[in-house]
Amino acid sequence: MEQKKENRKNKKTEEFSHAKINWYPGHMEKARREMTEKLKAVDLIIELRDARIPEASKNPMLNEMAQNKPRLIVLSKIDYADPKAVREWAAYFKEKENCSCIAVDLLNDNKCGKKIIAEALQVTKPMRDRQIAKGIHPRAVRAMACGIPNVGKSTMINRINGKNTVKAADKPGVTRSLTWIHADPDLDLLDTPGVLWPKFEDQRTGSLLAAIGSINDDILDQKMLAMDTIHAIQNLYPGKLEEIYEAGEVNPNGMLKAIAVKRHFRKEEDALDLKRAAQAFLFDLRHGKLGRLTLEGVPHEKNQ
Ligand SMILES: Nc1nc2c(ncn2[C@@H]2O[C@H](COP(=O)(O)OP(=O)(O)OP(=O)(O)O)[C@@H](O)[C@H]2O)c(=O)[nH]1
Ligand SMILES: [Mg+2]
Repeated sequence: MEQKKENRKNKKTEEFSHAKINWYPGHMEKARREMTEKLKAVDLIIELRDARIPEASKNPMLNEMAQNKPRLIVLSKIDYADPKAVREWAAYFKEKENCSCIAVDLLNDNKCGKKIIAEALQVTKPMRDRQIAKGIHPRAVRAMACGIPNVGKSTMINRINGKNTVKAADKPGVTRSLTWIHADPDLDLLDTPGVLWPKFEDQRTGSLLAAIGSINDDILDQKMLAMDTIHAIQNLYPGKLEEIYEAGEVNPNGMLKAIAVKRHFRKEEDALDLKRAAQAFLFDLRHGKLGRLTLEGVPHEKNQ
């Protein structure tokens, strides 16, 4: 009986460890439909991506939805990202996706609103020039702010508007409806809910999105996620975590143990609390406490 129970428990853990992370609740599908409808009234798409995962935070459904609308990529949270990698990604998107791209710190840079407005006007200049040629005074550009959950869409709108008009908070899924904001005399902005897509192309994409906090933590095995992410950081930034957490040369599980020892996370009977260590590690990563990191590099062959 006990053995059977144990087997079932192991099977569950095993199934979970190979399960794909996916988060596509009904409100996202609803938002996707509403965004597609609203696109007719939109001159420009401002797509926010997280500067720590510039490729994994790209919504593959957007190309299909956006058709030929002008597009501006805003790489957010550069205060948490590796400056060299951000420069490389911005150049890559300009070249490969033929898109304007601007990298910003929406939280601390109070000039970034003006920079985004200037870029939005630049991207839509042909449209505005056509209006002027017809003798029409160009109206405010209508832009849809879209992107994955928790990337900073609402924060960007508040920055441009100069006040806290829409709700922004440090968890995914805060915005639930589409709202137009007359954010600047030259720019109307549509705030939209963060949207993911029904199936991630690979497990890595899901892990990266979860690592930066764009997926509801309630559906995640945080210990597994932390170990995946530790592994990725150990490859990209050798020695960095070892130094921060005062660990020797250890594997991801050993790193969690080192964190638990350093922070005195213990359960009953003095065993190390690795779940709490995983949560602490993810918190540190998500709040820039591990320094400025970008978790994926520009594809090498395309970077020549
Ligand atoms: N450090 C830093 N934090 C940022 C930046 N941009 C946004 N944030 C923070 O990220 C969190 C999420 O911001 P939101 O504006 O609510 O993100 P959102 O994309 O609207 O999220 P949803 O509505 O849930 O899809 C908030 O705690 C913001 O303060 C940035 O450039 N740097
Ligand atoms: Mg929002």
